[in-house]
Amino acid sequence: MTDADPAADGGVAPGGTDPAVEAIFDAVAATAPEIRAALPGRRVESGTDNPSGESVMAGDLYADELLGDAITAVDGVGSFVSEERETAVDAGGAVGEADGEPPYAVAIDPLDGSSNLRSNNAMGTVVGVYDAPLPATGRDLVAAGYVLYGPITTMVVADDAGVREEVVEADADGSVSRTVVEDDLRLPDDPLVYGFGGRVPDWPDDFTAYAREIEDELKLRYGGAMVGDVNQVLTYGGIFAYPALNSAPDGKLRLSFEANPIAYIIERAGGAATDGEVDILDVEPEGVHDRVPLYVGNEALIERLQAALD
Ligand code: AHM
Ligand code: MG
Repeated sequence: MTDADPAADGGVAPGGTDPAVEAIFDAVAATAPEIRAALPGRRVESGTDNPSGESVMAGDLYADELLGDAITAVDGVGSFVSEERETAVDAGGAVGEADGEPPYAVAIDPLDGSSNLRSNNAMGTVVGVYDAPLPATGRDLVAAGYVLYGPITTMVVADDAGVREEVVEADADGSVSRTVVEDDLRLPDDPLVYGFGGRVPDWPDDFTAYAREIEDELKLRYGGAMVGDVNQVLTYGGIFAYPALNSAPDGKLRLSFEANPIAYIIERAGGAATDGEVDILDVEPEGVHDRVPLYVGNEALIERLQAALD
C-alpha cells in the first residue's frame, strides 16, 4: 500500500475526507506506477470493442484489470463500473443507503486518451466516487480525481474541501508515495488556453462562431486526451470542450466516467461545466455508458458559451 494511508491508522485525510474515499484514491495512486510501467508493451489494439463501440487498446484492458482489482478490494466500495465493462461489478455492499457514507459506487475511465499510446502523448485515469447506485447524476459525487501520466505522474483529487494536486512516485522499496504539491487548486482568473475536440466541419454553426471568438483571445492547447487538456485549463485557466457534433449530437465523452468527474473537479476549483444547456452535474443519465457534450472552464467563458448556444 502507500505511505499515505489514512484509513490504515484511523487518521483523517487532508481536508477531512472520509477515510474510505481516501483509501480509494490510495488504491488508484498505488496502481498508477504499475500502469505506467506496463504501457510500452501495450501500444496495440486488443482486438475487442468496448460498450461504446470503440476499439480497446491493450493498455486500456491492462489498466482496467489492475484498477478493478485494486478498487473493488477497498472496504467501503460497494460497486465498480468502468468505461471498458458492460456491467457493474458488485463489490459487496448496497450503495446509497446513506448520503456521504460508504459503500460507494466507483466509476472509472481506466486509460483516458489511449489513442495517444501509439504517438506517446499524455493519457490519464479518471475516477468518480458516487454515493448512489449508478447511473446517477453528478450531484451524487462525493469526490472525483484523475491521474495524469505526463512527464511526471500526478493525481488531482477534489472533494468538499477543495482540489489538490499530488505527485505520485514509486519508491525504491516498492511502495508508492503521494506528495501534495498544490493544496488548494483554483482556476486562474485570467484564462489563457483552450482546447476543442472533434473536426471543425462537424461543429454546429453556433459553436463554430463561439470558437472563432475564443481563437482570437486564447492560445490553443489540444493534445487528444481529456485529462491532459483539462489539466492545462486547471493550471492556466481557459476552456476545454468536446462539443456536440453534427454527426454526434451527444458528443463523444461519457457522462459517468468522464464528464461528471471532470465537471466536479473544475467546479470545486471555481470553474463551471455545462452540456450546453444545464450544469453537467444536473444531467439525468439513462444508462451508465451515456455520452454528453462537455464544456468546462472559467465561469465567464462558460456563460458566454451558453449564451452563444441558446
Ligand atoms: P477514450 O477514453 O476512449 O480515450 O476517449 C476519450 C478521448 C478524450 O480523452 C479526448 O478528449 C477525446 O477522446 C479525443 O477524441 P478524438 O480522438 O476524437 O479527438
Ligand atoms: Mg476517456
